[in-house]
Amino acid sequence: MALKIWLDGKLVDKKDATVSVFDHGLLYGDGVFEGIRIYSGKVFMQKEHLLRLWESAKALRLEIPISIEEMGEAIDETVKANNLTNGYIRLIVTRGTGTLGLNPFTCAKPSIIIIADNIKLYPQELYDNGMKIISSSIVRNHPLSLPPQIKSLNYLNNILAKIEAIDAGVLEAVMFNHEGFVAEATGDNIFIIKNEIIYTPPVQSGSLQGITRDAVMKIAKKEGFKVIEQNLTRFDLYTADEFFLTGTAAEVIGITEIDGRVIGNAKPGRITKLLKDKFFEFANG
Ligand code: PXG
Repeated sequence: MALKIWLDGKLVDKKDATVSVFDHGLLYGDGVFEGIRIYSGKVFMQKEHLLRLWESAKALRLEIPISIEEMGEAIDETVKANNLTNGYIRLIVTRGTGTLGLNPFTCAKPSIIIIADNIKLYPQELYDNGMKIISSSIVRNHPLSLPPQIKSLNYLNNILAKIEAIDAGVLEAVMFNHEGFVAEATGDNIFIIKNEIIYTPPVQSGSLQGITRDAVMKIAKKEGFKVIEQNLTRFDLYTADEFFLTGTAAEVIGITEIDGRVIGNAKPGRITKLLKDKFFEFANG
């Protein structure tokens, strides 16, 4: 059965799901998006994802032409049409079709696209044995240029860091902010553990407020761990006992080496594994 895509109010076959070459989403990366998981037939933290989408849109002066409730219904309809019990939703709102020229206000109406499909970001082996990463030389966007809290259609900052990672023979890179503090990975948030305490940078250090990050922080606290949001340096990463990344696509993945520095005993750590198990219990529960 052909994949059904929700496009501006209608479910259409994948081959008919097309947008205009004059859409400012394509011309300028002008728009916002979300990546959402479906676990055991349920859209994971849908409300949180939709709130974040609306806040990203607000920051860009982009008015989403339907209500949050209608968007929720459209997501459910798309998931059902594609018969998914586990999978991944890509929700996109573009600025819409306009004229050549930056002015977003020439665009008549934002377009809404909902894709529901499957995703596997990394090979299972990396989840079992941990992943090697590098520090990127690409500084995360300054909050006064393109705030990293906006999940926009312009991911070039992250893509440049991703290219650097791939050139170095790994799949992820840590990005630092303009002050030299840890921001995030190219599509994931960062956690380290030192002396049984869990640390993650505050979002103001240059990251997206990850939904997976929030869920893992909540789970960790419930399990009795102390979770501290504070600025982290490259040294903090190098000397961590455990290190992991969180994200909708990556879920929870242990990091075992960064820039040639081995983390812990070169295997995903005990607390990382515990949090990963508890995360999946929560997601599928
Ligand atoms: N930082 C950035 C820059 C992201 O794009 C996260 C952190 C983690 O946030 P969530 O809410 O997902 O826990 C993201 C989200 C992909 C892909 O294709 C990446 C994300 C989402 C969907 C797909 O690599 N990252």
